[in-house]
Amino acid sequence: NMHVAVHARAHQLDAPTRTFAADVLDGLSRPQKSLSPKYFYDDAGSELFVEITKLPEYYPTRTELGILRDRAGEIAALIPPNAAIVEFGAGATTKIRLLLAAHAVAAYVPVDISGDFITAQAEALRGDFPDLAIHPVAADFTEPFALPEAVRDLPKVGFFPGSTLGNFEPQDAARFLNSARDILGDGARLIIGVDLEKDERLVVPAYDDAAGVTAKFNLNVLQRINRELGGDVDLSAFTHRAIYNRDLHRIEMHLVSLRDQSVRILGEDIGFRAGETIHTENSYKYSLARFRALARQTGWTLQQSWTDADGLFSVHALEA
Ligand code: AVI
Repeated sequence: NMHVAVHARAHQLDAPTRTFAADVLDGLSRPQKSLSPKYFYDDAGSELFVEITKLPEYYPTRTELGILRDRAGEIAALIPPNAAIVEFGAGATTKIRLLLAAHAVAAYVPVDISGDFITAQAEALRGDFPDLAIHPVAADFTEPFALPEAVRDLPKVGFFPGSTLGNFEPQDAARFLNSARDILGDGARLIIGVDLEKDERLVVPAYDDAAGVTAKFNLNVLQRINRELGGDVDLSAFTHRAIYNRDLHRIEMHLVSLRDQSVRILGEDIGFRAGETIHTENSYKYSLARFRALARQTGWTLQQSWTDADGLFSVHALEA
């Protein structure tokens, strides 16, 4: 996009911000305006997400932690001796600590786009698990990346909790599972958390909480556009909406324009009609059968699945 290039130069944007700029202008020029959910996670957005995970309405984190805690012994029994655990999109270390406490492994490889964050988390982990070799990798885990030399000959166990898989479009979820198999190699295991389809009366509040934290999290992407791209978006002219799309098995988040308006981003005027939305996220919910079919199609064999007593969330052990 010529326009973006000219304005990006004029505003002296660095490479990641130029990509953000191009994605924003592309997403907002479509008939259904959209922004990628990966742009939620700047510092403010990452903090808001941590707040979300503690909300009474947001059942996934709490429920998955309960499964990992109750089943740590069974899960650990599937981890081969002397293994390296590779965590895709490593954030807080709460979940991995449950596995590490239940089973000694040789190495831990947290992979995340934000190098600073995982370096800090790795330091804290080092203090508590002095015998564990920690090899952080700063990479976009949705793209192929190389594992550190030091773990190349160890048996690999991938760890992908949080139902982050649900934020991928179905074809991208399949692409990720295929690529994780390539990265981890023959005989690898994958321990993955997957949110389950359930009554809309439970799902919608999880994405539209009474305290308005999720609304803030959603609106923060507009703040980010203003700050990083010099946009003039009036945040009070947009509102948060969560919609359960039963046919497509997903909860959608949108930002709804409250009036006819025009915003200016990097020299481009973008018009909104009152009620028009920016689609900012899908969070897919799987049935056990649909997730198992996806795993099978992408070359994985299901070893075991665990759910909580209410069937809200699932954790699966797969074998390559
Ligand atoms: C990170 N991801 C699994 C969250 C989810 O539930 O889809 C992101 C989120 N969006 C709104 N609330 C939480």
